[in-house]
Amino acid sequence: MITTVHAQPFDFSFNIRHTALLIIDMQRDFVEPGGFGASLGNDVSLLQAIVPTCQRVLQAWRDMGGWVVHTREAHRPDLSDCPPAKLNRGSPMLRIGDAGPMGRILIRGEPGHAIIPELAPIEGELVIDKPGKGAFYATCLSEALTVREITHLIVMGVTTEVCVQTTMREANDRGYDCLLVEDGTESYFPAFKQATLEMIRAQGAIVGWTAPSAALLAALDTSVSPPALARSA
Ligand code: TIU
Repeated sequence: MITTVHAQPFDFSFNIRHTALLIIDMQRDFVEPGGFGASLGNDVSLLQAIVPTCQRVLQAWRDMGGWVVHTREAHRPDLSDCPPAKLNRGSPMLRIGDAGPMGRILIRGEPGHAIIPELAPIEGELVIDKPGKGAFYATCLSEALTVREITHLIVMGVTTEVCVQTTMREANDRGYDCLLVEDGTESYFPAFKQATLEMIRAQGAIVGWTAPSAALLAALDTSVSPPALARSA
């Protein structure tokens, strides 16, 4: 069954059995006060605005029996996977590994590392821990997608121009067709989000496609998935 979303720069078609919903870094460290995002001087409330949209898309995708991959950016407690260039960059209020209100900043297993409860993974969904901005760098994501015969990715999460865009560019170079949900992604800098959406879909989808969640949800609504068929039989 092929689902077609009215997207930019042109329609995006996919088979849900060969497509993953990829949710990037919807962690407390980026979305809540006192985490890594806030330590860099950002207003995290901007990111909280997309949570209901992400929830709606995630629920619809689960209802269709679609597979979900979540990512989390963080480092090992001994910082052995955190290059000094990342650790020492800039003048943040707290550095990676420092103790903050949600535990050590950007460290695996700390409270800030957790995916926000509204989007918490459920059984059968893959969670990828990544030390970098791109989800393919130093992770098993590529192998996991190959095993599941995934060819298409529908992407949401934060932040648009950092981990989302980096991951989409990595995926694009690996041959995946990627659709970014416009209102399912956000940046601390609205102008950067807008620029990223435009550069992704420019030049005939040079990196991928973008569409509002309403277009994706409408397309899913008109699809008939195996679970839906089973229910009506
Ligand atoms: N700082 C910023 O905008 N983003 C990150 O550091 N990581 C992610 O985008 N997940």
